[in-house]
Amino acid sequence: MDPYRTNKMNNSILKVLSDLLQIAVKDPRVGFVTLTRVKLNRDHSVAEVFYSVLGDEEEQSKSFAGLKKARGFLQGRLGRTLGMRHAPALRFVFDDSVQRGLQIDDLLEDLASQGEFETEEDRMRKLTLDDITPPAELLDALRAARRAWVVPHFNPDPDAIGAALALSMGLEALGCEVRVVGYEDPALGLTDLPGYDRVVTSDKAAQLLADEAPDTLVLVDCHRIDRTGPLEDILAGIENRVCVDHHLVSGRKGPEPGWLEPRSCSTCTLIHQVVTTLGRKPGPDREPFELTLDMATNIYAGLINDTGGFRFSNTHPLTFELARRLTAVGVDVAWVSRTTMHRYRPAGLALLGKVLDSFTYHHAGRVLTVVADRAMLAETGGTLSDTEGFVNIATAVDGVERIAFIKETEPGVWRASLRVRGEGDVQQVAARYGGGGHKQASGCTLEGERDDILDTLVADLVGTLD
Ligand SMILES: [Mn+2]
Repeated sequence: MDPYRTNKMNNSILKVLSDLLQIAVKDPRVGFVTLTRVKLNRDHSVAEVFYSVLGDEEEQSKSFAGLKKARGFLQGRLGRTLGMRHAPALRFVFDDSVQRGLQIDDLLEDLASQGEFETEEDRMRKLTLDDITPPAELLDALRAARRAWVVPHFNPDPDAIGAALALSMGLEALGCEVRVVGYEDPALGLTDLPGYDRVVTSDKAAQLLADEAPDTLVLVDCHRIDRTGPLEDILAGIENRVCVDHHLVSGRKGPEPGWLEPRSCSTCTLIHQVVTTLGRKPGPDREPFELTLDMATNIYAGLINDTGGFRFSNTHPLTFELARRLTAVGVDVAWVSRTTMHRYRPAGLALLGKVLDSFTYHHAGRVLTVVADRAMLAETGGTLSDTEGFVNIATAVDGVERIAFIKETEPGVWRASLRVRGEGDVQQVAARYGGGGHKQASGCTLEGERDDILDTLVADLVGTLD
């Protein structure tokens, strides 16, 4: 039979039977029956009539009995209505798809109430500071520490140093001896943060490790010792290591145990949670303590720098919740931003002039490359730490969607900062070269000729465009 005709017949039969059930069949048992579809067999001698019933099993079997009883009547009326010589024999088949559909509706509703269909953005909007809770193992490790070293990543930014300083103050309040180990040539502003005088530089670390024999290493704003540059080999001598970090884990090597929370805009946010939790629950034989103004100031420095002054997409209600708590303690917000964000040395500004000259546009202006090489440093007297924040100028350029800012750390060795303006993911590019970070802001190190490296990175970044 012609499938088109069969299909038409199926629909006609469905319509006639549905009408008959409603108008002509008086049996109350079929009151809740809905006919869902009809399927004629090949020679149209038999029609399967699928029906569903709203109600429990008992009502279903009653309805089936009612339908069976009405079968002869329906068959006769069907033949006459459609002018058929031989009306097909009707066979009623229970169709549970409606029931299943209802079950699926329930299931979907259930999942929705559990937040299953929310976007990441929706979830971030609902998140509060109290939802960001440090793992018990980390807290226990910190409570157990007697001589701790707190170490930020190499080339530390205000989030890394702020986190290290605030945590070191918290651990001291617990009665722990703490050493913060940093690096030479810190970026402008970092040394003004309260408590920076406690930071020793990496060149003294080997001797200090031998003298002090710390029992615990806490990595902050980084999760592996291979992110600590000159300290890596020395820190490998401390067996008991934990980390607190908000970066995405990348590369083959696993992170140290501790707390990795990429939903957090800054490591300082996590440190706030750690320090306030330890202050409330210091553990046996330890005194509770409050968040001090110095701790709050350091945490605020990390918070504003990692969110670009609440301008980046990692700024969420919980960011402001933390800002509110910190400013309630008395943080001088104008001082922190003046000290750590909007600040140049004259030599640094001269270097900025050179760096601006290096701006080169690719791929119809969608990719921007920026260079700070050793010749520029020599000419201006600027240092690499002066370039901190330069990349934010590049991310402000209209039409640009990806940025690569390469800085020559040693002859032929380039530290690349990759950025997204708008939507996109550069973390995958950084990870390709053993680096990491976040989707919107990542870094990696490459070796070679400046122009080769720029060509490579431009091709990689173009590959991340839609
Ligand atoms: Mn950070």
